Amino acid sequence: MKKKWMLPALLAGIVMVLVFNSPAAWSQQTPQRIEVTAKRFAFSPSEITVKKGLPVVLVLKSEDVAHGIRFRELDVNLKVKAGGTAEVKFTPEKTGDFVGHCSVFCGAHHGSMAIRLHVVD
Ligand SMILES: [Cu+2]
Repeated sequence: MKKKWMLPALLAGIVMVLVFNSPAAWSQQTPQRIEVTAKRFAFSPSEITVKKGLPVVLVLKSEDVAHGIRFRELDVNLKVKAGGTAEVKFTPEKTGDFVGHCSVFCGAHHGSMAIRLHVVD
């Protein structure tokens, strides 16, 4: 009786391996991980590029005081405590260039702290 299920089970196993090994499936499941460091009064790197439709994990590390990154148009606002690390996951659904600003007041030149995000096809 049990032998009857061997072949279907084996075929299902092979299909699973093929599906999860294909580059398309892999890229959809693996978020782009982008690390950004914030330090009075700049982000490093100051420009990042991501792909439209692929999930992004944005990691923000502070090297001094509390900071944040807000991309108003993408509804993303990530805040980090002094010396800490924080992350947010989002999927950019439109291409274009977006400017993110520091969302936590961090001192005299807080207003000039910006990062550029390019979303490409
Ligand atoms: Cu700030």
